[in-house]
Amino acid sequence: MTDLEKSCEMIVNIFHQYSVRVDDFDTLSFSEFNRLVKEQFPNWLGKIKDPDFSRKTFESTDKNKDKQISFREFVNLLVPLIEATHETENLPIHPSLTSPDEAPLQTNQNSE
Ligand SMILES: [Ca+2]
Repeated sequence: MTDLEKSCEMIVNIFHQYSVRVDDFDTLSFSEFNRLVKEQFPNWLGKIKDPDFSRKTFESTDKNKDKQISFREFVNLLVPLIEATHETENLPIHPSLTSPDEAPLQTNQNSE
């Protein structure tokens, strides 16, 4: 598996780690969502002062207002977070791609 494939699978696995706990195994209730946010985003959450952040984010993410976050709704929440990560990293081109002779691409032969 490539890193990107693994990353996609990991997102699904982390969602399921929390979604299976209460009621519908494939959606996040508020308590499941709140736990996911606190356990999975501790560094980003540390910068947010609003004590009602989880509740507000849950409500804005729950687009169909069924009090559950589906996987699709969860992915829609991740998109701006990934974009913000991209802005923060702010590397137009990865350094290894600018000088391929000095930094050959890894072949990833160790996995599978
Ligand atoms: Ca929903």
